[in-house]
Amino acid sequence: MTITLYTAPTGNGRKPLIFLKLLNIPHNVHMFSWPAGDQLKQEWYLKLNPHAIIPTLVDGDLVLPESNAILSYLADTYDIEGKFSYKKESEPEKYWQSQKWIFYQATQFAGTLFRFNTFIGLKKPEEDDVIWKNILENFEKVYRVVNDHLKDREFFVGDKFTFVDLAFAVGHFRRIECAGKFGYEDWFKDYEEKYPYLIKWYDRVLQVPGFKEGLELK
Ligand SMILES: N[C@@H](CCC(=O)N[C@@H](CS)C(=O)NCC(=O)O)C(=O)O
Repeated sequence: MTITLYTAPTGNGRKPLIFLKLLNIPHNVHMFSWPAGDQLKQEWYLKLNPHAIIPTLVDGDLVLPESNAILSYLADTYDIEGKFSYKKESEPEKYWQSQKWIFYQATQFAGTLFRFNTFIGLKKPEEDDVIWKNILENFEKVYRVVNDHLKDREFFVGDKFTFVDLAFAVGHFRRIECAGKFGYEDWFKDYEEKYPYLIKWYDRVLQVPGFKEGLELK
């Protein structure tokens, strides 16, 4: 069966792209240029992803949008030895902790990043303090939760790097990339002091063979 990933060099787009590489699974990549404009609204793509967003994985008859669903699917199906994941049958607690964090990554972490990117494209921050205050407070909340969690741990779940670490680390990288692109690094300048455990964990993730190179894929 042929696996094809429809994606782009964004946070959500890079997550499955990097995981396919780390798992060493043969696959094709359909890379949309970014920003995608109307490319995602073409009829053939809407059949795969009616919401007109990337990424989407096609594996034989299975059509799977949603980056974190794709990570879970790839882990369950192709990470047979559990190199980057835990198996429900043998380690149910770690499996469900992974599920909890992967949902949290999509809803709270990536969700806040999505609002940041959307509003920054629409309005200058000064023009709507309420929205900006809320976005920045949400970033603080998410970073605090993650930092506290990582205080006594090397990785999110158990003692190894998993697809959960991958998802958060890609999100963190994207946050830095977008703040830089729009010229708002200043808003986050005290994050290194405020969230030291998260910063140390991120350095650890960058050492995982293939991860750093994966961030450069275009
Ligand atoms: N929850 C979805 C979100 C996907 C998403 O927001 N994709 C963005 C790029 S990161 C997109 O395709 N946006 C369409 C556009 O901006 O035209 C996932 O995790 O896959």
